[in-house]
Amino acid sequence: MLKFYFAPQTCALASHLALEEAGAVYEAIRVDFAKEEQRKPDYLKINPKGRVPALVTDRGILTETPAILFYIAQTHPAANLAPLNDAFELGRIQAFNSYLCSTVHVAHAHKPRGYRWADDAAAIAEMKRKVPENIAACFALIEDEMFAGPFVMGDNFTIADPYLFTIATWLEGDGVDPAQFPKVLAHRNRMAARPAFRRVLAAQA
Ligand SMILES: N[C@@H](CCC(=O)N[C@@H](CS)C(=O)NCC(=O)O)C(=O)O
Repeated sequence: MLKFYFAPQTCALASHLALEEAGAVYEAIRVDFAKEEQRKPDYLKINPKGRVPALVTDRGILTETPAILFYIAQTHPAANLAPLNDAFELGRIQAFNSYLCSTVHVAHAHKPRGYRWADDAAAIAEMKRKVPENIAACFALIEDEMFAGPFVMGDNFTIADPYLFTIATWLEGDGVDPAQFPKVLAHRNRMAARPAFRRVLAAQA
């Protein structure tokens, strides 16, 4: 059985939602950030990066949200979470998810995790100050250029949807009013009403 390591209110939510949408058989294991469990030897054996998510499969352990999402889609083809036979469409999904992972998530991390990039308190404060501006710029691009509607990629739910939902739940905490992005906000509300999303959100609460 798959084992899925997560912490609430983190990017791990995206993979958790995809597992549930896929109808996967998995055990969800909570990593307690308040106790810094992600940095303890037991967890570092699972993910030496000291981060969530991590997915333990029968062939080894996967980390990195875009990789885990794609693995879930490929191993649960009946759930139709990605157009597995269309290289170009798959490339578009990977491009979107890579943007969330490498740009939007990293821009967000400058608020809670500024110490990764600087030691100087003033530099850390300055990074925090820039977060609303940077995140708003990312979401303007998503709203105006990337989001097809009604789902991220168009007519079908894909692994891009739980990932956008997850990152969009951080907007208020990042100091950005989601009302500026009506398509993203309507998507967030629609996604939150899906039965699989409701189950995961209740399980993570
Ligand atoms: N690129 C990774 C990022 C993973 C990541 O940064 N996870 C955060 C939570 S959103 C984490 O575990 N942080 C723990 C820490 O920094 O101590 C992914 O997309 O999966």
